[in-house]
Amino acid sequence: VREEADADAVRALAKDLSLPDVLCRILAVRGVLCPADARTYLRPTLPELYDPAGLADADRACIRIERAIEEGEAIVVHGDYDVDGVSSATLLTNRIRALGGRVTPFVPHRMRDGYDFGPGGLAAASAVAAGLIVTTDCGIRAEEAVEQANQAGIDVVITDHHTPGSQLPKAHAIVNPNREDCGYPNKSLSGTGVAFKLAQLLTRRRGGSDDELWPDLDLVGLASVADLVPLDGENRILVRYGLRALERTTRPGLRALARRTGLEAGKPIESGQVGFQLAPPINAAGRMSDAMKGLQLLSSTDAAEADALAQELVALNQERRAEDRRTLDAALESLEARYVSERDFGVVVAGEGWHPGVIGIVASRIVERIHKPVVVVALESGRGRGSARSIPGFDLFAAIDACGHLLERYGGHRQAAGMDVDPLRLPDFADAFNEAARVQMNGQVPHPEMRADLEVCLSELTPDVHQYLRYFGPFGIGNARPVFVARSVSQAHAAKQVGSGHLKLFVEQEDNAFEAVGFGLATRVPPESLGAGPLDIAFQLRENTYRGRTQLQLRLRDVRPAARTGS
Ligand SMILES: [Mn+2]
Repeated sequence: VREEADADAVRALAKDLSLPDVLCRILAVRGVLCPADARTYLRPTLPELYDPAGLADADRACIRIERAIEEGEAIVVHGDYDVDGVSSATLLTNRIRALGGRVTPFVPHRMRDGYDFGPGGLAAASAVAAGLIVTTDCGIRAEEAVEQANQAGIDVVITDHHTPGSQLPKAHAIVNPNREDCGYPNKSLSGTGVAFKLAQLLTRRRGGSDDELWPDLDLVGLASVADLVPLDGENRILVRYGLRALERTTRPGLRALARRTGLEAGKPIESGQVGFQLAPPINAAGRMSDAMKGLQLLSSTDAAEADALAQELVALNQERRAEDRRTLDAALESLEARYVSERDFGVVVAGEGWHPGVIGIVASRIVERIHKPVVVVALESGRGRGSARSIPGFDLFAAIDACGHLLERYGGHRQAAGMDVDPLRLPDFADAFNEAARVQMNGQVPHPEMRADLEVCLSELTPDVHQYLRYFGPFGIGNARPVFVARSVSQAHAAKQVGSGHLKLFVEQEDNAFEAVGFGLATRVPPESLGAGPLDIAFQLRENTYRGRTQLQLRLRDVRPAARTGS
């Protein structure tokens, strides 16, 4: 549990904002200490977004695009095969077309072309005799492809958000907040965020108003949530308004997808629904088939076509899920025989016939279970393709880099990485990776941590607390939904297991009773292990509608028999 909130700050906030005390305490423990900051946090506005002209090379990029528009030169907008990649490509394609440009959008095929601007993109540019390629969400490390484009007389403008290498490609312009010489304050824009900023500057330079651009925030919101950028600072504003733009979107593809993934029309969309419902079918196109289908969905102007595409992507996502479950089962089975928690600090698991499109997801699922960094390798005709996921506090890329001599190709960052590995070197790689992880962890087996914002008494959790919590969102990485802890609550009925491994409790404190549900929690905490005595619980506050009645519900994160003293 975070440190106790500063009492003076809480009093000042409560007096000025007339918000329930619990919420003022959350603000204070999250570092929002004065009423003015609290008002900006609770009601951020679009004019607070940073000036796009602050991005290095943004003017130069605009000037080149404007020249292409004026001269009728063919332009290829080159995205990537995930949600951020297709959203950014759609956004910039539409914007440049609206300004009169001749644009062909392109996203690489995951299996055929692989990640990044490369031969596939160059071929697409030659096919339409393009004089200009504008990348979105990729390109910052595509030195070779840029060189080849230059030789072919094609200029390249890169827009990207990934970390640059030691040398920048020799592109005509490079717009990336993570360029060392870029003074733009928000370094964690999504790729679509960067594309939006460039579109904004282009539109302003052509005499247009920002108002034309706000509807495009639907794509920025979608992509920022899907790409897991931190939802604080400017990103939080973009996503707050992005979710509203999504609710009102006129894009037939997004409307069809929302309908087909069970989002209720006219209801506020939450970031969680974007991450778990809207984004996966678009990603499934790239994983299981061709990401161009995702791009077509987002760009479609025809309701019937859009609905057919949405249906296809939802089906691909079901296929992806089945593949993902099958691979997870196989990987867990292979691990079960040999995994030793005290010995294995970094785990490599490989199998024939695993779909390379799902190994990243499977690696995440295994990390959830064993809380160790995990590499999953799909073997196919003498090749190994791996995807790795990390745990908090562990630098995955550093560990992979330490095994670099055993790998053919690799890249990534602290949380995720990918690699090509020769199947014959797999045993050596597995040993080296485990050793690198052990050294980085100083031989200490890591334990998962859960952080709570606040300790509360259940009587403090009134319905208006939940109402006002909406203003703390959108929630996600960098702005977590508040987690509360309540100690020594009594059980009104015995705990029980419901559905597939969910834990259900009825808890009481000072005459306030709540239903509490822990999804999947019963596998870790069997109901009989809790006894009948008082409990300590960690939970989030949610609303649950059942048979037309809406009630507050506690979503359990963890529970244990009450500790007698302190924590
Ligand atoms: Mn991205």
